[in-house]
Amino acid sequence: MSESILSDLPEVPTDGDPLVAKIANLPIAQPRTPEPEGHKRTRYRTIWISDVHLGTKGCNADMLIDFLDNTDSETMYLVGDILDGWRLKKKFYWPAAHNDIVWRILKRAKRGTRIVYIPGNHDEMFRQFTGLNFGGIEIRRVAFHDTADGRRLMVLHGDEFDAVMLSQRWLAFVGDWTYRAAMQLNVLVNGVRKAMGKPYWSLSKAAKHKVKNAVEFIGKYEEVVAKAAGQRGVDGVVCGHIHTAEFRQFDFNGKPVEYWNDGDWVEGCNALVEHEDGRMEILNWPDVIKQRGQQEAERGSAVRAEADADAKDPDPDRKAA
Ligand SMILES: [Mn+2]
Repeated sequence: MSESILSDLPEVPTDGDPLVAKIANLPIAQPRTPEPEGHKRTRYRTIWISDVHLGTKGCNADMLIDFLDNTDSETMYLVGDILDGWRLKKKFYWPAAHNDIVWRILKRAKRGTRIVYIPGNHDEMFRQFTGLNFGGIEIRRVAFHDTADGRRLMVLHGDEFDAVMLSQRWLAFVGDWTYRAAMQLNVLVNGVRKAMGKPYWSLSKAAKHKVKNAVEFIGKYEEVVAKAAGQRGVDGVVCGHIHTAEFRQFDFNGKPVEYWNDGDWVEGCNALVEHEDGRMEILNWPDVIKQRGQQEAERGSAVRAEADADAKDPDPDRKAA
């Protein structure tokens, strides 16, 4: 007996779109990498992730699995481009790790996390299901999130602004194939680094800040999105799409408007989180892993030092006991 992604939604006609049918019938198998049990997860009020691009080689699935296994939240927003339908249509690529991610997300919903999925432009074939729920996952075109401290945030993928960005579209296009080439290089470089026991290194984090055009494009995009949020009368906006995690504060008619971008899991490996008190934070998961490694090493050496000290000068109290 195998469950499929849309098994809770049998009435949805998928025959009109062969890709939707194919994805709908993907068997969700038991994960290759099982979820660790009984360990402590960092709990947040809200988590936002986007631009995972499942179905492509660029997706950093192992990093995302580690993130999912170490965090939990009341609500989780999947802010688009979770699956890459464009690429899946050309070449069907679905490794076990990608199944593991879908399995973990469905499992989260079953455990009681409210999951809101806002399809992006790469998974736009799911936009036809807007308003429906499947497997406990709500599909929305746009969502409004109220933070613990009473701010209202508009949540959307962000490709809605591509038309407004038309004058800079050639930049986005140039960005597209150079980006893919850069990401392939990134996979290669990090494969070598991993083999050498070196930590993950972000190519575009290094490159993006040097490319003036890309910086101008991103800056303009952030401005356009924040302005749209201001016009909607909300306190801020959360989006993805441009694969650049960022927080900026804008002014709209004398009122502050927050711009949050939750980044991507192709290269940057970022998530946006809301703490219990409403404070928000962009997590850089490679950095979190690095810190965890350092803490473990420190704890290890502290335990060793204690053991050494005990061996040299046994604790009299402990001796008595
Ligand atoms: Mn997108």
